[in-house]
Amino acid sequence: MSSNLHSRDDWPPGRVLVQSATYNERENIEDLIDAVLGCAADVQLLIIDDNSPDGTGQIAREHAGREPRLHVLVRRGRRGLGSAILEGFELARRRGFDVSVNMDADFSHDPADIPRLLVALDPPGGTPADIAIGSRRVPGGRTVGWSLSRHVASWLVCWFTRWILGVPAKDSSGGFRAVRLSIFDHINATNFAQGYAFQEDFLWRVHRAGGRIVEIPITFTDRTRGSSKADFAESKRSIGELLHLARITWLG
Ligand SMILES: Nc1nc2c(ncn2[C@@H]2O[C@H](COP(=O)(O)OP(=O)(O)OP(=O)(O)O)[C@@H](O)[C@H]2O)c(=O)[nH]1
Ligand SMILES: [Mg+2]
Repeated sequence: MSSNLHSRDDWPPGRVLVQSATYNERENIEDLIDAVLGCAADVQLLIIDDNSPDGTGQIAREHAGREPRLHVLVRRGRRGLGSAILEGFELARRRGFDVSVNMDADFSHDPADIPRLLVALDPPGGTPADIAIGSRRVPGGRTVGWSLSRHVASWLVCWFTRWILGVPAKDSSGGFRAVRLSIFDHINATNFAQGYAFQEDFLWRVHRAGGRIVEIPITFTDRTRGSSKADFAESKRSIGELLHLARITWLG
């Protein structure tokens, strides 16, 4: 195994594991831990850090030593957002959680919205969903602080995923989602997109497996601390991965 888990072995029993992939999020990590663990007494948090040079993983590990609801997975080298999220889902399943909430670590996603996402996944008296998306593109949702070029790029990806890949979601590129882990029993979980396109790829597989996707509005706020990891190389990789999915969608 190339990953090392740094947390106690005796995880408390739980149903919901929030997970956040991190790479150089030193300025955000401590507040994130406090905010997520503070949003509900029964959620646990898994940080999946790719051995960040700025010491994010080390800070998280120190907290994990004191906080039984916090778990830290440190991986060797930067291996991509998608592969980190997938590893988080796999660990959540192995540990017997029912639901995993995925979110970014830079406070673009507000931890206070986690309880609303969980309700959307299991609405009292309503139809359960397999994925509840925190969405910027349904009424009431919005994005704060983005440049025009970010809006255009995001719109293009969401348009492509909806109309070319056929995924019935308006915000397919965001990373704030509650996921019912049993959906992994129904999808092919091999050869996922390793980078940012994991988000669209995952929805695409869930939809093709007959999974139910719902969206609830969130306010997405551009990061104010730390720097973006979404660079040109990552965008290029994502475009390639999305075109690959389009080829399978249309040509089999
Ligand atoms: N473990 C891991 N986490 C990553 C990797 N790349 C990005 N992340 C994390 O994934 C989340 C999203 O990355 P961001 O840099 O915020 O990307 P973004 O939201 O598209 O870009 P901004 O809008 O500029 O913030 C953050 O929590 C990052 O720390 C990676 O290779 N490995
Ligand atoms: Mg971000």
